[in-house]
Amino acid sequence: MQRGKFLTIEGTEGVGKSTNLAFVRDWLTARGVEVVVTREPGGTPLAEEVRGLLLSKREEAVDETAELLLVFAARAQHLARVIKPALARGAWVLSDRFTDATYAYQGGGRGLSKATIEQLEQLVQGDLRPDLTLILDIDVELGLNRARQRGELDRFESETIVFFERVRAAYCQRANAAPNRYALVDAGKTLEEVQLEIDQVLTRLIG
Ligand code: Z5A
Repeated sequence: MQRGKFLTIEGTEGVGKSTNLAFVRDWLTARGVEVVVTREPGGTPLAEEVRGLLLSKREEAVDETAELLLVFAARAQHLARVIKPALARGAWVLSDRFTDATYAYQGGGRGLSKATIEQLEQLVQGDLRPDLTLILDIDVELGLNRARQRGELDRFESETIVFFERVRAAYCQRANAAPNRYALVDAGKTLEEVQLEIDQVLTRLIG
């Protein structure tokens, strides 16, 4: 049985991940690919509980390393229960965020070292990496305006513009360092234009 492909979608707030995740799922399904759609943090009951811990606002300041370890704890469970079994039976996995978000938010945003994140990535994932990561890129203020129309903000959404500028820069840096693994998509365009670009990326992937 051939291993399925592992695709992830990333970006800063309000970039349109959810909207375009559905587009990618439908695009693949229409071509006969079995797709398992999932998300991080989360994807299993235990990992979704960890997501709740990470996103909820609290009086107590959250230590950056505690946050990092929670993210990877949820990921270990997600990999063991959902991602690896799906890939092994030949399904494709489409995840709304994965470890690039850790490099962007905990690395770029919080300032934790790349070396520390790499160690945990190796411990939790071994050699498993996404085959393709779509990074939707948008001007931070434009994205925040879109996201903040949705109502109450979680712990991450309440961060400053400077924080999100660092997150965005980290994503772009990763995309530019490995252009074969990443597709950097300008998400400031109209939805139609964004999806035309995603269509081209997926066509190249499927061949
Ligand atoms: N996090 C972390 O710190 N470390 C990690 O390792 C991981 C995660 C894995 C939760 O993620 C938090 O977890 C996240 C980082 C942290 N920080 N935050 N917040 P999340 O992915 O669940 O949360 P989110 O970033 O808010 O994602 P979202 O809900 O999917 O939002 P979105 O990407 O902005 O998607 P959207 O709902 O599709 O789009 C927003 C609005 O824009 C919506 O009204 C759309 O109709 C509209 N839209 C979309 N595209 C367009 C275009 N092209 N034009 C105009 N309007 C558009």
